[in-house]
Amino acid sequence: MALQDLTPKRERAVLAGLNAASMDAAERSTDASMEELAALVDTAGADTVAMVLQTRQAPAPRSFLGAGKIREIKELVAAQECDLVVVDNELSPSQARAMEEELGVRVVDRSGLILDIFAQRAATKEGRLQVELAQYQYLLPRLTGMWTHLKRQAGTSAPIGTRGPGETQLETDRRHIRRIIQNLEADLEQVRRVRSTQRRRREKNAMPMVALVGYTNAGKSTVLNRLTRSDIPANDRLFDTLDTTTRRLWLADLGREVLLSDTVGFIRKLPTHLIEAFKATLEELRYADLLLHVIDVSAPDWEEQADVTDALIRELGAEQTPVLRVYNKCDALPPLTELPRSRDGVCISARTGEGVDELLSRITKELLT
Ligand SMILES: Nc1nc2c(ncn2[C@@H]2O[C@H](COP(=O)(O)OP(=O)(O)OP(=O)(O)O)[C@@H](O)[C@H]2O)c(=O)[nH]1
Ligand SMILES: [Mg+2]
Repeated sequence: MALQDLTPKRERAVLAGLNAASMDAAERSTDASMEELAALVDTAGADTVAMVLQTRQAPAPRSFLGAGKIREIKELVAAQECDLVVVDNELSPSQARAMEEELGVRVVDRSGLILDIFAQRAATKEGRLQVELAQYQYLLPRLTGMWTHLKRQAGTSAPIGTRGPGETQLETDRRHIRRIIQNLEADLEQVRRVRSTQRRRREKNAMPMVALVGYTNAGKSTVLNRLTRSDIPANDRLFDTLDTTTRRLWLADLGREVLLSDTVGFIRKLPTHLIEAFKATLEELRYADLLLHVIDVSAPDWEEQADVTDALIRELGAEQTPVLRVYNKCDALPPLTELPRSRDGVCISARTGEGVDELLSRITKELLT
């Protein structure tokens, strides 16, 4: 008898993106954001079998992508036996529904995918609360859609069972979800209170706080491990860290210990609900004495990644906190590549330890001013 294959079958996905001139630059899909989407799909546990990037003047009114592209994707889905289509942009509930109807498979947008990964990876109570809150907020406007979806499938008039009582059911569902959201918000408020108590205690002890921030996979956890000789997980996948870890760091030149904390990584087009939900954790950034903005200079699009991080720092209200740029992974640069202007930062390799002494003295200098 053959041994049963115990590894769960990975889902197969076609990736689609739209680059429309009418969209905000940050909303447009590019080769870089599609590559990143493939990495996200991999992290979520699916295989990418094809990628389709469409350029148009504006999104198609109903199905977001143009009719020709939809047909092309449908053929790919059939030929490659795919389970789902992942769209690199944010879809409105009705666009997602229209695409599902036309393609005949599940359609997940970038926000939905990121929420899914966060739900898989959140480990602490706080992390789980935050992700759950974001998921319900994402779901709420999409509930309506599920019902009209069913109605349309059955013809022009509402099918038996979805009239009258159906709407009542929908209202009940909505109310139910609103209540869940309220409870989650109350629980998070509680977490926030505990945090501010901790912060006051720390302020009394006057222990300086240094926080690592940066794009996902930039090397934040590796930098923390290198500086504090810790052993927290650091892996080559997106959103490896979701929960804040804080370690003590002894700065000899400063003659004292400081707190160094690692946080969730940033990514372009981070779902708004997720930013909202994580504000409790990320609030720490506002109270930090110094931010270490870790940048992976071996990534071809590192400047764009750094811009995304800078924008999120502003959005989180932490633009007043001093920032030191840490240009990481210098060891992975091809020889003769010009290093980033290091006036505003330090070039290091968290992997080999190169530049770490200079980083420590720059941190000390920043904390003294
Ligand atoms: N070549 C090289 N690789 C590095 C360096 N620093 C980190 N890495 C690798 O980059 C990958 C990501 O590192 P992490 O420390 O997990 O990155 P992170 O910023 O914490 O990522 P998230 O928690 O997912 O946001 C890992 O495979 C590390 O081994 C470096 O200086 N050089
Ligand atoms: Mg990490």
